[in-house]
Amino acid sequence: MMNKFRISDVIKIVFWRLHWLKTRREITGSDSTMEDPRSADVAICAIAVGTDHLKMAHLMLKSLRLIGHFSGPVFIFTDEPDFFSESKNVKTIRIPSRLSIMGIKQFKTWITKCIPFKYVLYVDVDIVIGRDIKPWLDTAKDAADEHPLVLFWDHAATEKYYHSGVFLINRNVYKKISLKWRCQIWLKGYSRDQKTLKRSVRSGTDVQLMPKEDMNFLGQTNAGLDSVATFNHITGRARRLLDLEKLDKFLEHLDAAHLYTDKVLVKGQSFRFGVLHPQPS
Ligand SMILES: [Mn+2]
Repeated sequence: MMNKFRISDVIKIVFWRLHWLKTRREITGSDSTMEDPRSADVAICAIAVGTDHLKMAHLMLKSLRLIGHFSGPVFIFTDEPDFFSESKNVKTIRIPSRLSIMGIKQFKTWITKCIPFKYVLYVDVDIVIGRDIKPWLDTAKDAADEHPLVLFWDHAATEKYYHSGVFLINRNVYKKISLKWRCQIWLKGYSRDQKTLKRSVRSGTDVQLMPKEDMNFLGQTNAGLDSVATFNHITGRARRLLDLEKLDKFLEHLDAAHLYTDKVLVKGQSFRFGVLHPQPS
């Protein structure tokens, strides 16, 4: 798969958008949307394309429900909506298949067009929710009323980037930056969305950085394996580099032991939390 946004992506997305405007029926899932009683104006958004990411999306969802205690709607941009047909209160937004990586990531800039909620929390599927999400949401919502993007600094990156894997937006305020971000993705040929985001932020007031304690970056070192944050970023790199036994121990730290031992059933195959390979069941 290519990283950079391509001409064929443009054509696919223009058709996707025209079709969207015409039918308004690309959202599937349960008919009624159940709001979270504690955060009624919040929806969660994720993107899941490709088998690994589809499986990880299920694991992220499970942590969001069981540990994050968020029962509200989750909207998933995916080319395989069937993968979520049995997930409760999950809506899928069908996107074209075989896009470049940046073609897929640009859907972060379409959030307000597709998700009818005042606040949307975007979460990458390699994030595991480790605490009740409500206190963080409350603080972030206040910040999002003033700033187009509420997010974290990427403490794992060697260069200075905003971490574009978790952000909360207020739809009325986000518009200011989402179009700029999309233009950067479409026109500038960058291969990472952190770069495009960095170039979309024009002033310090465009973003509000959240305290780093709430985001645990696992990846280069085993640091972070002894504590659990609201958001825990477990990248493919982390799964390759970290001691898997330690990573398993870390997942055990999460205050819901059943989440760790339970299996997730996806299309007839079962997966254990944190492990992407099928387990003999
Ligand atoms: Mn990530």
